Amino acid sequence: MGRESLPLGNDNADHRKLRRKSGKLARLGLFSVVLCSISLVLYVQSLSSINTAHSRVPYKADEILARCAELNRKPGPPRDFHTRTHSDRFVPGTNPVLLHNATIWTGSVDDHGKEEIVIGDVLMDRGIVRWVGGANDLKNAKEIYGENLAIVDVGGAWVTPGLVDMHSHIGVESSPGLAGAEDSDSIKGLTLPWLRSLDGLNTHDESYHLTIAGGVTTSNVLPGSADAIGGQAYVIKLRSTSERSASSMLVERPGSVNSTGWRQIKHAVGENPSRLYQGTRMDTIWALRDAYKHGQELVRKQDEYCSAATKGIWDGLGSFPEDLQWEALADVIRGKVKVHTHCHEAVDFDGVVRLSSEFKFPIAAFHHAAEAYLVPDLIKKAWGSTPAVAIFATFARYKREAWRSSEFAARILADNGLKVVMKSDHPQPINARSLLFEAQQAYFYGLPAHLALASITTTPVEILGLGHRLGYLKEGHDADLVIWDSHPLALGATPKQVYIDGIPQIQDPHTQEKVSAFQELPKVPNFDEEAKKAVEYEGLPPLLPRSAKTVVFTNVRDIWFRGEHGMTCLLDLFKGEEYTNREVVVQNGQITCMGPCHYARSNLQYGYEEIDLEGGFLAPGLISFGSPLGLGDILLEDTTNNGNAFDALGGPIPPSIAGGEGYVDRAVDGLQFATRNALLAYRAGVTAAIAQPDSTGLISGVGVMFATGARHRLEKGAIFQDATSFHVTIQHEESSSAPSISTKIGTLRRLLMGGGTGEIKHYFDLITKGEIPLVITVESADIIATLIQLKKDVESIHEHSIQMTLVRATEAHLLARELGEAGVGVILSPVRPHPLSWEQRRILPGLPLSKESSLSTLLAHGVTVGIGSQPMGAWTVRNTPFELAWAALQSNLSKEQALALVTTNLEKLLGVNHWNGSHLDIVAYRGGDLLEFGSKVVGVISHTRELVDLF
Ligand SMILES: *[C@@H]1O[C@H](CO)[C@@H](O)[C@H](O)[C@H]1NC(C)=O
Ligand SMILES: *[C@@H]1O[C@H](CO)[C@@H](O)[C@H](O)[C@H]1NC(C)=O
Ligand SMILES: *[C@@H]1O[C@H](CO)[C@@H](O)[C@H](O)[C@H]1NC(C)=O
Ligand SMILES: CC(=O)N[C@H]1CO[C@H](CO)[C@@H](O)[C@@H]1O
Repeated sequence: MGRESLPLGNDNADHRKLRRKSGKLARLGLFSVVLCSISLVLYVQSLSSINTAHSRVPYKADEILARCAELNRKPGPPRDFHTRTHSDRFVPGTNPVLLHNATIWTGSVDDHGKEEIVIGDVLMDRGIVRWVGGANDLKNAKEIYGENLAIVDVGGAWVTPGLVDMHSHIGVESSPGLAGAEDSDSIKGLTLPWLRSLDGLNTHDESYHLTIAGGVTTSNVLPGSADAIGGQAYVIKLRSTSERSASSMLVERPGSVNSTGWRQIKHAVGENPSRLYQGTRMDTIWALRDAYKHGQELVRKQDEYCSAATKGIWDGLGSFPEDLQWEALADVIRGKVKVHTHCHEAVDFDGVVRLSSEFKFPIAAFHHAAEAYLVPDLIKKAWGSTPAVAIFATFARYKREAWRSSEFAARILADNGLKVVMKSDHPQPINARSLLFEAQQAYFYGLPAHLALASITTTPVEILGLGHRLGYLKEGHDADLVIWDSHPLALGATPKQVYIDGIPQIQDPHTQEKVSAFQELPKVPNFDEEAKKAVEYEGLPPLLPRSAKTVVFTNVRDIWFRGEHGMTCLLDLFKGEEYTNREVVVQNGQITCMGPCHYARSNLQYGYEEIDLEGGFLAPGLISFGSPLGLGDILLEDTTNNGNAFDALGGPIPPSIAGGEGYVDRAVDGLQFATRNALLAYRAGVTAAIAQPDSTGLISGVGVMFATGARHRLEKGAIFQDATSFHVTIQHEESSSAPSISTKIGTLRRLLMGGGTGEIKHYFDLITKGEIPLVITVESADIIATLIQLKKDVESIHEHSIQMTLVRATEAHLLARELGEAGVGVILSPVRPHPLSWEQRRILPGLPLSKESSLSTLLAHGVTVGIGSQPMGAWTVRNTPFELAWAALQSNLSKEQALALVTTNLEKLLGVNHWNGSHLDIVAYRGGDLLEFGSKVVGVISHTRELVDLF
């Protein structure tokens, strides 16, 4: 039945339109139309064997019936998908590629759940994988695939499927972030199922190529979580396309012959929607129920319509029920949409599970899901099928609903039979280039290795409904893969090359050869007890250590001490001894014996505790700087934080009672001890931190160095140094009423030239005398250049050199030579850069995109460099050892050089008195080696507190 069979006698909207248009023509053609209609009715009758003698069949009845049939079709790949000879994304002209001698983690598991690892070749052609298996006869391959076949000998390197990020805002929250490209959160209502992330996808996001450089090939681009229903999500591949359009990045163009029909949608409950709409959790769930009622209503209308239509009862049916606003929710109820729900707390899971039961739709995954590991059985009660859980590894405690997050969540969820996905939430808090690191940490804290790799490959693709083409390395799948420079779960694993649709993505990659130890699955410590306690204590296991006065550490492989310039390893002490004989006796916080200590032991009168380090080591405690650690608990809860310092320029003006514009804030007065972030940092070997007052303007104030393991300020050794350096910030601000960069520089110049009053004048006198460092938080190379000039000007007037340290300093590498010559130090925080803002846009990305990193460039020019933590991330401080290991590997640093970056260099750059530094704690690690995954902190020897803390 075609267009020519014009309908008659019903109220079909199309028909009315057509009639108006064609007018006379239609009337003239009446006779033939009637004839056609009669034959059509007869035809339908014969099909349905139902007596519909009175029914008038509408125009396009066939299309309507097809739509009805489509309504309840289960989404999935076309039946012939697995016999496809090329990908619909194939770019003509792409040469076939044979990767020879690879160690391939394919993503498949055998019947016993054992992961498949194939040593051999991968052949990619026409955008798909044609062969994964034993080594090929290369000559034969050339004969079949022709001279264009590129043969890449990867020398046994690990190869995995391209990584898949199931929770990303790439393209809709672009980098560098600018007001003109904020497209992830509409504020036009609480439930907006009709919005589509595709409509805001910026094709110029700097993140695409940076993310690919981390091995990620596919991202699920979700709207933000400001709304209860933020809109529909789209799955894209990150490579650029010749069409340069947003649509051409889609893995599946909707409605294309190859589409599965799966759709994705974003929901959010809890704090975020409450915040934006000044509502409550109750309002959000009601908004969702109200929205789903519309969806349900549409389903009912469509079903009633189709039930009649398929029976041939057309009379009075009208047009097919449509509703552009609510159709997506109708499809959710029909089970055709993957629902991704941002959800943190037990109460929120409960609400969404009830919603799913009330409206009978499945949830694909709970995202962020801070408390999921505490309520696995609740999650299993969701309607239809058990949702997967997409989480962060260690991002936690930044808001109330994430307070009970646990680093053991991934393994606990897996133990409970739930599917675990690790994801980024790109660009913040994790930039997607570090997606693999999330999986590595999950593995470190106990998620089995194959599940850790699955959490960023096979598990997300199954949840997205794309497992038939992505996420695995097998014949017929899309040719998206990564060649790694080490085992992918080894710290610092970096792509050597990434293929998307068979196309190599990194031009002239810079690679590093890593020793064979890095090619093995790294050993990780045992955290069984800690994981058990996380659940037992509802996510808040006690973190305070127990203390001992006398401890004997046995099986000590190395001891590292702080030297004048960095670290010295006193291996000599142990020369000739098996490490099983190497012991260290500690009494009242002092090491009293090293080596075989039989005699010392026998003299220990009051007994002692013996701790087996299993070949582990003792090393100086690390120092943290750059995060709000010490000045607050929950970042987004103002009542848990010290707050912002007065700042006469840009911030609130200090009243005269506080000292007027000469007021200076001292971080020591706002310290909070024994916060969970501090104690977790302590347990990771970060035993001291330097905090600076928070400020919204130019002047922050005076820093403080404190012990992360101390219980309160009055405890002995809690404060290492109550006044360190003086801190200011010169950054571009979003608000147009904020003082300009030139105003800030001008003010700083005036203060350095002797202006100012009160305490500010006092501290600037100390700075100009070179007695304390001026520490400047800054990003842009232009501002850095001005600061270097300012330093010279001030020094020539005062005839004195001043100490200047730059913090964050993403663009500092552009002025490495000048910084080195001017004697200005730099604290990179974080050390792995991402261009979140315009003034950070000129990053030096490091391997595989550039040979050098900011770190290596600055070091090469003689700049004193420290590594700091993320500005917003007290939660990241515990990861300092990992960040350090990563940086050391990428820049090929010795252990001594590496340790200095988070100990002695930081002290020097932040005005810590040498004597104070040398009295820092010593950390005892069980097993493993420094700068590796394998070790676990089991104790801290505190010189100042005269004890050993044991964990
Ligand atoms: C594969 O690479 C490894 C490591 O370089 C090498 O030892 C081995 O001989 C290679 N095998 C083949 C078949 O080329
Ligand atoms: C740190 O150094 C300052 C200045 O020399 C000194 O007064 C203070 O006692 C030291 N603190 C500790 C804990 O050693
Ligand atoms: C790394 O440094 C060591 C010496 O510290 C040197 O022998 C080695 O060649 C360096 N490796 C690379 C890849 O630069
Ligand atoms: C299964 C499959 O790949 N089907 C089709 C996908 O689209 C291309 C053209 O765009 C067809 O050639 C395939 O047969």
